[in-house]
Amino acid sequence: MNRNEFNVEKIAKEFQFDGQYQKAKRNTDGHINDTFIVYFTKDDGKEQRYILQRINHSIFKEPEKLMENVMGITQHMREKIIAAGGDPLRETLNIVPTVDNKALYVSEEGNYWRAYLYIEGAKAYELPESAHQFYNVGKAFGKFQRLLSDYPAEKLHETIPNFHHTKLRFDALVKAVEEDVMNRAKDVKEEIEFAFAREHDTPILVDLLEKGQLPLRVTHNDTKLNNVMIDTTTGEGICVIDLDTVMPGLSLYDFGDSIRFGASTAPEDEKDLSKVWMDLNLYEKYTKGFLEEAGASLTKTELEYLAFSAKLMTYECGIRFLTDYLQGDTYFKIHRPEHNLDRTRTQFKLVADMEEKMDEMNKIVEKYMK
Ligand code: GN1
Ligand code: MG
Repeated sequence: MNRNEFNVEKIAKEFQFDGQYQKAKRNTDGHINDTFIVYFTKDDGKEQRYILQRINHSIFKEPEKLMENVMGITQHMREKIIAAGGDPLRETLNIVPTVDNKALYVSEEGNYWRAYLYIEGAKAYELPESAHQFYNVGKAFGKFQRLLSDYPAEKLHETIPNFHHTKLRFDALVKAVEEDVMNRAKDVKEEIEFAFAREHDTPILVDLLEKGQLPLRVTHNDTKLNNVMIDTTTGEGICVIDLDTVMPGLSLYDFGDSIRFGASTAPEDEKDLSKVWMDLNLYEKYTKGFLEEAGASLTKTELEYLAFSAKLMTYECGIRFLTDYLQGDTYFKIHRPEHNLDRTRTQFKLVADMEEKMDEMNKIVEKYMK
């Protein structure tokens, strides 16, 4: 078995799953963890599905602490969902414990596994199916932030320190260019130049945070469209998933990262850059949804930097892909040789497009400000 193959059936035996194991299917959407959908048949003959995931512990170095975070925040949200008359089995993640009643199973090879109930009747998307759907995604992330607005931030472990510290991400790129371990820098001069030309943007949000001009909140930090389950009947964003990076952060990180991924007209790894730009209509719908749910609690400074945050988060993600490309693709999973380079290029194309549209993006925020 190579490092990407696992005996899923054997691992599944370690969890309190109901019924008879049938099969497992790998889900390849995420770039970090290994995710499987496992199928069981219950005694009454009905199918029951679960999510079984290997946490990438070279990236999340303390999986136990990570699961403490997930337990704390899902419990907090569960209480609020119940109080509001919602369905806690669908509107938040539900951990399935191991046979020893733990949140994690550590295998003989030293891998960390956890399981969740599968959310039935819902689907995650790589591109929005419609602007209205993206509006619903904005509402879902806005609501997520609202539900966690009174969660004690000091209870959260920082699962990846300095995750959205754009300036440090920039420094990491500079180091990767200097070291050039794969001898690839010569082939990506244009991309490096594009990144270096925007160094002045990198300290803006972190400086405002340090000066106390932006509030620290409990944020998701990885608000990709495919991290929201969309109800297949109502079309609503029913549940926010992938809670591994929930940490104290800026609301701007969540808004910006959503636009980066979901307001793009093409997938993150599109090779044909003529297909890639930032769709202002999608941007507007998301802004409307997000502000409807979370807007009332945002400060004037947060609102002022909302549009900029979309550009900054896209730039940051681009420099992370470029850094990984230069370092030999050790962080993000790749499915073809230049995958990280293709991803870098879409992000930078989006950044350039947002720079041109910044005035309109700011006007849209003003339109939906309360
Ligand atoms: C990773 O695991 P996934 O695909 O949800 C990454 C995000 C990036 C994203 C880019 C822990 O998210 O920060 O924005 O890829 N997660 C981590 O698509 O680094
Ligand atoms: Mg994910």
